[in-house]
Amino acid sequence: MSSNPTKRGKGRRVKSAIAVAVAAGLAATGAVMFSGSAQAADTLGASAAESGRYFGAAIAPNYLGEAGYADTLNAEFNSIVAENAMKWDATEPAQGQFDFSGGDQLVAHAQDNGMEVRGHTLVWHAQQPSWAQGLTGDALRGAMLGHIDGVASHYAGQISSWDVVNEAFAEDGTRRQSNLQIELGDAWIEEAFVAADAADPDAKLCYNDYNTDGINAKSDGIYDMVADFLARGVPIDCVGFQSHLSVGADLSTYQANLERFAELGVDVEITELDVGGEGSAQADVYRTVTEACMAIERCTGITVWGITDKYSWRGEDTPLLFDDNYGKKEAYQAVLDALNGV
Ligand code: 9MR
Repeated sequence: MSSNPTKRGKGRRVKSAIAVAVAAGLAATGAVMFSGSAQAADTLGASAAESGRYFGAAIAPNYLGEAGYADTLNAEFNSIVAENAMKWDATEPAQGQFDFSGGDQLVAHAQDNGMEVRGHTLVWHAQQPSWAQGLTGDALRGAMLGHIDGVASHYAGQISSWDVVNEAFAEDGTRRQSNLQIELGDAWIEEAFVAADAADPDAKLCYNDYNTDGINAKSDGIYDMVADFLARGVPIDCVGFQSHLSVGADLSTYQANLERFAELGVDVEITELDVGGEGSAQADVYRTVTEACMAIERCTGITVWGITDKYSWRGEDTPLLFDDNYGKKEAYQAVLDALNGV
């Protein structure tokens, strides 16, 4: 299938493009859209929505029963992604036998509360089920394609964008030497995208990675792959920039990096944002990232990798927007202000 947006009919993309155009049109008429007026919304999701964007969080279904967790999620976010529940080990514990219980719970919660759902992740070298880890050659290829078909078909029409392939590049911009790369060769990534496109033609299809927070060897390698895919009509719609950061991160080329991908012809998304640190130093990094996304029309949204420091994968770094008691941190206000253009 071609990557022509009209042909592929990516509904979500059209919708958000329209919202951005409307917002831009209002701004052009002189309305002070995003600056401290009655227009400025007071939650992350509502503020992002004013420019047609989403603001999401990575969620674990087992915490949804905790009032503070669910209340904060429902009040502040308009998009969710499964932190682990849609990964290969969780969804296909035995080959061809799928378990969608955790993912289905998240999708139901999102739909009940008017949120979008990002899909994470169809193929990754980590968190593969043990049965897949020892496969070689065509058996591994068949397992990968069967997995993509099983999961993406199950959720077809309900996912705004899928991280089809996660973390397939090494720091030097060459391919990571994973079992997939070694067994299947360079073509495995495009095979995965083609399979995802067939299984869910409505979802935008993303490549997702970390340490791509500027123009560097790794983001260069990904850039070249995306350019090649677009030139050859391999379906790809977006690139996810995980953005696991810390205070003092060098973000001097962060926005320029997003921009070059947008100009190439894909949407860009901040997919796993968290920032180790505290206070105003932490808030500054969050502000810089949010402002970079807001400055780029094709930056369609931001996802933070969790709600509260208490459940973060790097909790000792206190990297999120809400503290252990769901109190808003300084970084929260910085993000809200940036979304509102204050
Ligand atoms: O936050 C996730 C953590 O709970 C899991 O134990 C871990 C397993 O590898 O994956 C974490 O999420 C990762 C994400 O799926 C991909 N990018 C890096 C994230 C942090 O490690």
